[in-house]
Amino acid sequence: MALDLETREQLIDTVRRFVSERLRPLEAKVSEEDAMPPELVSEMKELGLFGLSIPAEYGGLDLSMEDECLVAVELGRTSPAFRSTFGTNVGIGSQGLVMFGTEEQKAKYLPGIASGDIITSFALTEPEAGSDSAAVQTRAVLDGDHYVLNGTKRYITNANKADLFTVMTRTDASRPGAGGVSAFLVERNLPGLSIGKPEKKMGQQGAHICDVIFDNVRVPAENRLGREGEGFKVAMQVLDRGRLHISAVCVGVAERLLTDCVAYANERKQFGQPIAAFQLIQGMIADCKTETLVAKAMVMETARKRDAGESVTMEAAAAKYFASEMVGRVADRAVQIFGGAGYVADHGIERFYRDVRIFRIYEGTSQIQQVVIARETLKRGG
Ligand code: COS
Repeated sequence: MALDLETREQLIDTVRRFVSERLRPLEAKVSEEDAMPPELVSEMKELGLFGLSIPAEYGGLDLSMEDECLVAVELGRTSPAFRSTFGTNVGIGSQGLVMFGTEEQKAKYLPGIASGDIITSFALTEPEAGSDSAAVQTRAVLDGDHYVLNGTKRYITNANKADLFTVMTRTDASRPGAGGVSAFLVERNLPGLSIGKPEKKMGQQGAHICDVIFDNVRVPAENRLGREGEGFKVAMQVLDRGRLHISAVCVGVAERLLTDCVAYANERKQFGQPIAAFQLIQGMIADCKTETLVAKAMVMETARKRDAGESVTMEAAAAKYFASEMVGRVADRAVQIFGGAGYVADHGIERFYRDVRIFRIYEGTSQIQQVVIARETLKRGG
């Protein structure tokens, strides 16, 4: 549902203040401790951040994609690890259920997802199924009124905190590709489900990814999401939407880095004047600004198209491709503008440089986005 302009401004203003007053002061601490302070998670719940995208009838804020992207840009103005806390509930962990769930499934889980009492996670990737996500090997075999799940999922965001997983499995062993894949809602507390240790990552400390292991996990048949064989479509539609959200976060991070660069370039003096006076610095600032504007325009245009009911598979892939590569370039220039100060930890620039690297990889690598863009463009004839 699209917000009226006044409510939208109030929401953006509230999120902006939360980011600058509560999250930014904790960036270094969260990164060093690799943990999210529980009181901060409670505040995120109170603000309704876990339910941004959940329909109002289930207690969420029911934002349109355009409004969600505007909020995601604001959230991008701080360490991306904070957004990850509720990011799966807003996106990949909940949207399969929102788009494909039955009334019973939605009534059971969505209110808790909206409030943040249920943390969700999206389990697609496997050791042998990364970019080739139609190759999932985790098996789900029907046994009476349950499916029995066996297999391992890898690099699963928020797995160690999740109460509910959307799991892509192979229900039809005779169909090796996308057609044999089915999705399930799997509760964390089922016997046989275990979680691996959080991986040591390059960036985004405070957000965690782990293996999820299924050892004869019996999942009630009523927890299948969509029809048998429809799981790949569930995953792709969830990712179409997720890619757009991530693009908006990339724009926010780029805006944040640009603000930091401008402040530093005005303050730092060399050769008797602020480095902002030098045209080679100005060139880098101009490139950051231009590319950020382009990415923002792509994101907002695609969000409006999606809100209008159009398919945005290609546009979301293009936004993700451009925005994630763009923020990588902006972070690189930020290190350059800060010089030595950008390379040491004090200013947090090197942390952002590490944090943004994953944007080019998760929810589909840049190369997968290129594949999607090219296929769709060739299909459309231009
Ligand atoms: N929306 C709806 N349906 C889609 C779709 C989309 N965006 N993309 C594909 N499908 C459907 C196709 O229409 C096709 O259905 P039919 O068999 O009924 O025609 C089916 O899904 C298979 O599609 P396709 O042949 O394109 O599958 P491929 O195996 O070639 O894979 C890519 C397509 C590579 C694009 C896909 O595997 C992908 O996005 N990989 C990256 C996964 C990813 O992002 N992983 C990150 C982990 S999650 S953080």
